[in-house]
Order: sequence, then structure tokens, then C-alpha cells
Amino acid sequence: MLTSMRNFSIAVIAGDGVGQEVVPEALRVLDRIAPRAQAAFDYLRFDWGAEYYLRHGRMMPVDALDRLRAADAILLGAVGHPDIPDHITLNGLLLPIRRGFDEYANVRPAVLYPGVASPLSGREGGSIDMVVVRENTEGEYAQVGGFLYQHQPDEIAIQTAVFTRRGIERVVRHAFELAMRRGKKRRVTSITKSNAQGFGMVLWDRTFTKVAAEFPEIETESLLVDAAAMNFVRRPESFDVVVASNLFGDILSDLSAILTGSIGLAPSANLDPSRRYPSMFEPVHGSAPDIAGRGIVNPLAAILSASMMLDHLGLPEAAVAVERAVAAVLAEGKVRTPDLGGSSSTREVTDAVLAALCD
Ligand code: GGG
Repeated sequence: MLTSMRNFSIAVIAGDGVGQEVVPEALRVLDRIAPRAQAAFDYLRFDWGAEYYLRHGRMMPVDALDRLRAADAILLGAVGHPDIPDHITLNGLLLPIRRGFDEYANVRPAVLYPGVASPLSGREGGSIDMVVVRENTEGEYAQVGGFLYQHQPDEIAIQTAVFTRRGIERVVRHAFELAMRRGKKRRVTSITKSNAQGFGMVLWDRTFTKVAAEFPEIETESLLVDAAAMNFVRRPESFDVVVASNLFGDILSDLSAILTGSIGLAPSANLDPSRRYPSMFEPVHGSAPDIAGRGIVNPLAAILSASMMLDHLGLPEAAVAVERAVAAVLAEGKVRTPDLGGSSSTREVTDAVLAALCD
């Protein structure tokens, strides 16, 4: 059967620190898989981030979202710089893109690949396979609040978490639909702290129960975040899809990443499931200034993020091929970066993925 070539424009923001090293590796993999997927990728590169901030006093230009809007997807590296406070880098680039493009579902898979050691004893490859779905546009990261008497001895800071019925409902529904599509354990776990936070998180619990009723095939569980942290360590294999608020999802997805061997293996997708706006794909890890520029950062989280992007773009076979190549490299265990106990360089790991793609 003849299929026609599909063209995609990808906005590329490598950003800061190791973002500059992992994004080019993800692009090498995309370029390799493109012909097989009958696809062509046109990269629109943006030099936004901390260096841009040091030159222009902002992380990205005023019209940044307008310039990104036409892209089919955004591939992001990392944000963060030792000389700039983290709230400036995060609120100047990552969070405005997520909110501005209504990327309300931050999907963060955590898979223990065969050949990778979990810090937990006795866990075999494949035994941990979960996805944290993090609410991504409101909650604790809504940036509602302010300072009173700023920098004075009686200074007051107010930070308000914002929970809307619509915001909770849509992300919870996304989690259930994902559990249906995955067809694995068919379980959705909701995480709150509604015993202590008696408004927003009570609304979350109620909304979760209401949406759950639409999915009788899916088993449900509700945990307080402290119990969830314990159970991620004690019984990680029991989790399938986990849905949580912005802050709790952020924290728990770092925990799920390290349980599966390294944050250097953790990809993520910031999805606007309505597809009105481009979705954004990024490794979960940050700019890692301690190892930046040394050529030893693990590129696999960025490569797996590119695989999630392929799936979102309607190229599922290419997405699976990339993930399988990554899994093959990890299973073989010969080529790996220091975070996984190896001594290979960033480029050598990508070379191994490219070789596995040819097999
Ligand atoms: N890969 C993007 C990045 O730099 N993430 C670091 C970070 O601070 N993320 C916070 C968040 O995901 O909300």
C-alpha cells in the first residue's frame, strides 16, 4: 500500500544545561526514524532559556506562544541555571507554555526496563510499569498569590492552590481513558491530602468518584500523598495509572523515576488532548548544572520523550520502534551513562540506540 509522506513542524527549545546536550540526541533519533515512518520533521529552533534571560531579562520573548502556536509539537530540553532563581526560570518558560497551551495532562511513564537495577531489592525488569498523570495547569502551581510588606521583617507571602471542577474532571478522565488504552492492570489511583486540605482536595476526591463511575471496568484506589509515597516504595508493582495534583504529581513522578533506575530514563508529555494547541515533550529531569557540558548526561529520557511525541503525532509504530531500541540497549547493558553505573558518553548511548533501530 502506498502512503504519502507526512510533514511535521517541531518547535525545539533545548533550553539550559544538559538540555543543550540531550535534545540534539533526540533529534538524531527522530531523523533516523523519519524515513521509516514516512515522515519529515522540520525543526524550528528557539534559543530561549537562561542565556536568553541574561541577555534580554526574560526567558523567552513576549510573543513566544504566538511563535510556537503553529508547530505540531514542542520538544523541550531543560530549564534552570545556577545564577538565576529557579522560580524565574520555571515561571518564565515552562509553566507559561503549559498553561498558555492548556497542556493540562502531564503524562509521566515509569518503567523498570529489563537490565536496569531498581534501588529496591528483588524487582525484576517489567515489574514496575506505571504512569503518573499530573494535573498541569492549575492546583498548587497556579501562581495565585503575592507578597505583602515584601522584604520587610513582617513580610507575608500568600500562595493559593486553585482547584476547579472542570480542571480536575478533565485530568481524571484522561487518567481513566489512559488506563483503558493501556489495558494492563486497569487501575487508577488518585492521590490527595484531603484530610488536611479540606476544600480543593475534597473537591478532587468527589470529582474522582464521579468520573470513576463512568469507567466500571477500572479498579480505583484513593490514597493520601504520604501513604502513596510509602506505597510507591513498598509495592510499586501494584500501580498502573496514578492521577495527582500538580505538586503531588511532580514529586511522586520523581520518586517513580528513581524507582525505575534513574531520572535519566524518565520521559514526559505535556498534553493538550483537545489538540487545539501544540503539546510539549520533555525529559522529567532538569538542567543538571553539576554534569552539564561533560558529555555524560543520559539522553534516553529525551529520546523516550521524542518517542511519546511520535505517538502523539500519529506515528505509533515509529514510537514503539524507538522505545524498543532503547529497551534493547538497556537490556544489553554494555553502553550506559554514569547515572546507570556505566562510563559511556551521551553520544555513545544514542549511537547504540541508532544501531538498535537498524536491527
Ligand atoms: N525538563 C524540563 C525541566 O527542566 N524540568 C525541571 C523542573 O524544574 N520541572 C518542574 C516541573 O516539571 O514542574
